[in-house]
Amino acid sequence: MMEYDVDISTIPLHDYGNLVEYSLEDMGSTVRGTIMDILEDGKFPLIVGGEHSITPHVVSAYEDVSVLILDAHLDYRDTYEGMKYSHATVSRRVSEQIANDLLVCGVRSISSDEIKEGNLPNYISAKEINSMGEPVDRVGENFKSSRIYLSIDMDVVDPAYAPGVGNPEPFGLKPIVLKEIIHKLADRMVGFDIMEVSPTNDAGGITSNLAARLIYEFLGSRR
Ligand SMILES: [Mn+2]
Repeated sequence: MMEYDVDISTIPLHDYGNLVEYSLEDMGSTVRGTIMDILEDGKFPLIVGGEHSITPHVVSAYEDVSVLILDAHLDYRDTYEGMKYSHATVSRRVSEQIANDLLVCGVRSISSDEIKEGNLPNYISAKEINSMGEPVDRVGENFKSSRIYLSIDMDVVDPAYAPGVGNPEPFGLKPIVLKEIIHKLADRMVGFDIMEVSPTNDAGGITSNLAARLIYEFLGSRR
């Protein structure tokens, strides 16, 4: 990573392999237990997926953490298709775990049900954050905790750069915006996931490639 003067190959990494091969019921306790073990060992968990509904289970392993979610969708429904844990209820479940100390960035789709229910979490729209400058500076400034968990739903990125997702949503973020946010927050981060990358929907692997590079940007930015 020439920009950061870091040789990625010198950073010790362990690939835990696939963790989620269980029923939805077992998934929660398996994910939570594994993340708690990793944290107890003083290591940094980096989760790649996969269904975004995994994220609240990861967050449940932390004490004292603020959560930043980058997502095209607000995902603040209480249930979706009868399910409490779904890709459409992620921010709602997360906010319950952390007393609503949550910011969602890159949003360009909110359902009328969510608006009707009210009490929406703090969010910054895709239009605002794409302008860079002040909206990007604001990210992470108003959290209660100095420790940040970052969750990226890959659909936050414009489908021109990341078509390989389950729910593509045009007029999204340019990759450079994610790079800026990751670089700015890397030292405060205590956990990181990149979710909803769907290789079967991808075009020439560009989504996977971008997701991998975002992980590199984090590894390179951390001091
Ligand atoms: Mn989404």
